[in-house]
Amino acid sequence: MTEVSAGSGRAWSPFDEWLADDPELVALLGAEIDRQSTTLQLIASENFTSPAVLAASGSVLTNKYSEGYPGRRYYGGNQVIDEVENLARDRATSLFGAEHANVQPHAGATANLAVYQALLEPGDTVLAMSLDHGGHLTHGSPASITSKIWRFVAYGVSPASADPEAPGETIDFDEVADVAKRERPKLIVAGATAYPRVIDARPFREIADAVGARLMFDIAHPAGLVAGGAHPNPVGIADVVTLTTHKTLRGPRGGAILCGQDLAKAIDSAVFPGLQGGPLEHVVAAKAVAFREASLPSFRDYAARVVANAQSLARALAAEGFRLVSGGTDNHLILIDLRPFDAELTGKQAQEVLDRAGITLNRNTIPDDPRPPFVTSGLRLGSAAQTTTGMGTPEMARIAGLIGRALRHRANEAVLREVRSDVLDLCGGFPPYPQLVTGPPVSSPAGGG
Ligand code: DSN
Repeated sequence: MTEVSAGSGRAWSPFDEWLADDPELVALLGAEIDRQSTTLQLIASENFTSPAVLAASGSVLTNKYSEGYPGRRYYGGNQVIDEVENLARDRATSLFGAEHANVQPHAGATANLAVYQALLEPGDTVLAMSLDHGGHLTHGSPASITSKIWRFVAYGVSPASADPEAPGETIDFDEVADVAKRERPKLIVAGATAYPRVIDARPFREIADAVGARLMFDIAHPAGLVAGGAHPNPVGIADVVTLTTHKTLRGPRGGAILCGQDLAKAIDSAVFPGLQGGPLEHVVAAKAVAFREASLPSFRDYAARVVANAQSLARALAAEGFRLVSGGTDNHLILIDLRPFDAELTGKQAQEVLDRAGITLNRNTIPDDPRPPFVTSGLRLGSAAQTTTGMGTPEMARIAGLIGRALRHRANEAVLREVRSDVLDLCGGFPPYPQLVTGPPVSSPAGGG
């Protein structure tokens, strides 16, 4: 257990002193910034926002109720809020080249639900990627409300192949077309939550047109890569694009929807009043900050470095003996099949061992995983967060070595302590919030962060 006291000298934000009479919470916030600063953040859906995003998220805009949309609110006093939301909408449309943006969804899941609600009747058929091949829960998982309201049919990836030139495990567009022709979906969903390759919207568009379906592209994961020009932009090809603002886009936790003017009213009505009440305008303001940051030249450089780092990490992991699903990556994300490395090692065990060594990532199903989702045979890693801290390809090689060492010697506490100590040393050179962390690291090695 990490020990952090209110008097440790750590600040959680420029407003730290405003929390001074709540030492319990101050200690917890200090502990979390300490965890984020002293362990490696390799969860593919996480990032470190800028202090400007933190400031907007913690602003007085949290006080305001503003059901409705700019110029059409149900409560008074929304003159400033209207300008904030318009700023966020304008920045989103400009960033992605879209005609319309809805910036109110509280999350990516809500954004997806809103699109289904806008475009479908209950019982309609939707074709999306299966969860165990990389799709998201809201792409029709049996565990999600989406599959209870609409009828989901699935496509997946091609089988793995031993040919290094054609390793397989990429989206099987023949299957997408076959299932679409057979099932006649009203909506096709492109996009994934655990897929390490670029997804081209054009073949999806052709298949959707051939069967008279709408196309939704969920860019929750690569939104920042799209904004930064490192991933093709599906806006204008897909009818609707959904995204999250907190993954590669590096903004606050939340979602957004992009579409043409033809669907603007239906999408807006589906978000509010269809699914949500009052929007979180402090988060909308933070989204506006993030959209601006993502439009700067430095963000293009960031997006390119995210991909270069993921590829460097992938190569180094392969050299450690890990099998990479699809043979590598061309985005921010890597999926490891642990079985060739160690047939006995599950994703769950690997995640827990690495957590103890200060390396944070998540277990993940791999295509056709024989183990259940809570156990899995895979790990998912991402490069977005540590790239934000300034880590580059030499650090990626070091990280792969630490992961291999920890997992190879997972029963040896002394080795795990050494790995934890190396992680601490590595993180010490790349603090995510140097302007906030004012005290010395307080984690103890092997403390698990
Ligand atoms: N939980 C997110 C992820 O980790 O990809 C998706 O919603």
